[in-house]
Amino acid sequence: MKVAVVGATGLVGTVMLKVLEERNFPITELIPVASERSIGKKITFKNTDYSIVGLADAIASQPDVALFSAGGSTSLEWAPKFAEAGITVIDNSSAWRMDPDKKLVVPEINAKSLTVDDKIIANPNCSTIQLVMALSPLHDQYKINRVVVSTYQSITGTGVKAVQQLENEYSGTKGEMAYPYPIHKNAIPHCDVFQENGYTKEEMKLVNETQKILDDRTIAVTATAIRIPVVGGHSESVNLEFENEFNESEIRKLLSETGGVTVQDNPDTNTYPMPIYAEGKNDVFVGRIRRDHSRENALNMWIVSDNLRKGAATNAVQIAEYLVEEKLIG
Ligand code: A2P
Ligand code: 11C
Repeated sequence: MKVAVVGATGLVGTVMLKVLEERNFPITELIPVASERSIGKKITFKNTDYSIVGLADAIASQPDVALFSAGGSTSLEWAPKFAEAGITVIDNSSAWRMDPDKKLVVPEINAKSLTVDDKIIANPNCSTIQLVMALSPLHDQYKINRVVVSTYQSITGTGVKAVQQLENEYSGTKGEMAYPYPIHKNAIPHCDVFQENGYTKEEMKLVNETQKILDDRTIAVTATAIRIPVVGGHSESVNLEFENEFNESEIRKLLSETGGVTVQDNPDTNTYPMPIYAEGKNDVFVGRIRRDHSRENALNMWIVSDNLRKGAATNAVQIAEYLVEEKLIG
């Protein structure tokens, strides 16, 4: 496969390259793409140096697949141009996710819907991916009526600028701010931009993308998204209400049998998921599983995952792997 990585110098792009290498994706040629200011710079992949090229040159090289993570406006403008040239795009931005003609894919849940005609495939938002990975098996078994999710999100979700802001704050250096407030020693109830309805765009992604991926618009979802000074992954406190009765050990069993999910849940040994331990791993970690005694058929749990891995790069590479396995590209 000839593979283009658009945004190869960014936080997600860098992890995409790492994941492609780790999983030994069958690459015959890599085409790293970034903005004008990076053209000509070198990146190393599998001990070989590659020069970064621009978007038009990448199309001319005719890759089989292009993994995009260079922001929504780049995707809006360029993904259709790649698709017109016959190149399958797996897009990590929010640009195409809610387009009714585009599939929003978490491979463990809905890759089977993909066909050779899907030329722009949307990779969901990081906080949504880890949520639906745990929700999907429970929805199949007990039918979820309502989800209340509060997130504690890593600054790496914002990009390089945010990591720099936190480092500047640690060292007392003045510099460009990624957030409207300090993030060191703080919690900012504001991820992505505010919408007219008073929610942030990140909160509405959790609502809309969850319904689309689980293919059920009747699930009621409400979200509060918080940025915290953490780098390893996003954490989520999740409250679920089911249509049907459940028991907790059955839930633990179901989740531990779900591919890509690891249950870490034992109060006796202080075992529960945390972002510093999720960092660099591809799984979604679930713990603090317990009945919510304030409501009928209700449950609380805590979900943690590396937002740059399963939340972005790993999920995108898994989609590409599925396309290869099913001969939908190449
Ligand atoms: P560059 O390094 O040349 O700016 P992050 O989200 O971590 O900040 O990374 C964004 C990524 O998207 C970077 O690789 C960046 O490249 C790339 N990028 C930003 N704007 C464009 C653009 N207009 N065309 C191509 N790549 C872009
Ligand atoms: C965050 N979820 O942590 C975002 C990052 O829609 O792909 C990714 C934004 C997106 O802020």
